[in-house]
Amino acid sequence: MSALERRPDERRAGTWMGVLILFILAAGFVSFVVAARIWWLPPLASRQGVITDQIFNAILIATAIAFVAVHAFLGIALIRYGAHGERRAAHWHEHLGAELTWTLVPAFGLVVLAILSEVVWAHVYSAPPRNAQVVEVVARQFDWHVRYPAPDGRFGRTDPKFRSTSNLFGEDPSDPVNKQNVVTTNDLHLVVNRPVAVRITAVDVIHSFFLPNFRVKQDAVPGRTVTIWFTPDRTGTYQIACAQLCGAGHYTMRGNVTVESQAAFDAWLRSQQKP
Ligand SMILES: [Cu+2]
Repeated sequence: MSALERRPDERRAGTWMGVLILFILAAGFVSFVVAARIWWLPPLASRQGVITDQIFNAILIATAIAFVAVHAFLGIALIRYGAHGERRAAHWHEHLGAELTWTLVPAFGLVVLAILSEVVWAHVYSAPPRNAQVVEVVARQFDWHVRYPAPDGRFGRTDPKFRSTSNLFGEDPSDPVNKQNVVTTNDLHLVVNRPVAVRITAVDVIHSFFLPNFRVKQDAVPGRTVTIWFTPDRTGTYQIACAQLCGAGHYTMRGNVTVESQAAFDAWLRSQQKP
C-alpha cells in the first residue's frame, strides 16, 4: 500500500462524517423552517420597518445560500471520496483561478449587501420630517421616562442641575412651559401615520430603546442625545423593551407603546396635564 492509498477504516470514517454533516444540515434547515413559523419577527407596525425587514431578509438569504452550499459540498465530497476514493486527496498551491473565484464572488456579495445596508442606514438616520411629533425619552434603571411638548409644540427649558429622581429631565421650575409638558413613565403614546422623532438619552448606564414592532433599536447613552424617527402605521398597543443588559432589573425594563388617532392622542395628553 503506497502513501497515497487510503486504508478502509479511513474511508469509512470520512463517509460517516459526510453523512453526519448532511444530516445536521437537513435537520437544521427543517428546525429553522418550523421555528420560523412560530417565532419569526413580531407584526410590523411602521413604514420604515419595511426596508429594515427587506435588508434583513436579503442578508439572511445570502448567508443561508453560502452556508448550505459550503456544507452540502463538504458532506457530498466526504461521502463520495470517503467511500470510493482509493487515493488520498491531492494538494496544490497557488491556483489563481480558484483563489480569485472564492475571493471575488463572496466579496462582490458583501459589497452589494453593504451598499444596500447603507441605503437603509441613511434612511433610518436621516433628519426627521418637519411635521414630526417630537418626544423625549430618558432611560433610567429600570424605567422609560417620556416627555411630551406643550400643545403648541414647545418644550420647557431644562438643565442638568435641576435633575433629581422626581425630575429626570431636569425641567427648570421657573419656566412656565414646563407646566404644560407632560411626563409619563413606561407609557409612550404615538399618533398613527404621523412621523415621530424620539430624542433618546440615559442618566445612569447604557440602555437600548427597543421597539420590536417598529424595527427600532437605539442605544440610550448617558451624556448623549440621539434622535431616531419612524412612522407608526398601525394602531394598537405594543411593547418597549430594553435591549442592553443594564443591571439586575434589566428584564423588568419595559413599557407600552399606544398608537392611536390624533383625536385620541390629544384627549389622552389633556388627561395627563399637570394640575
Ligand atoms: Cu435598560
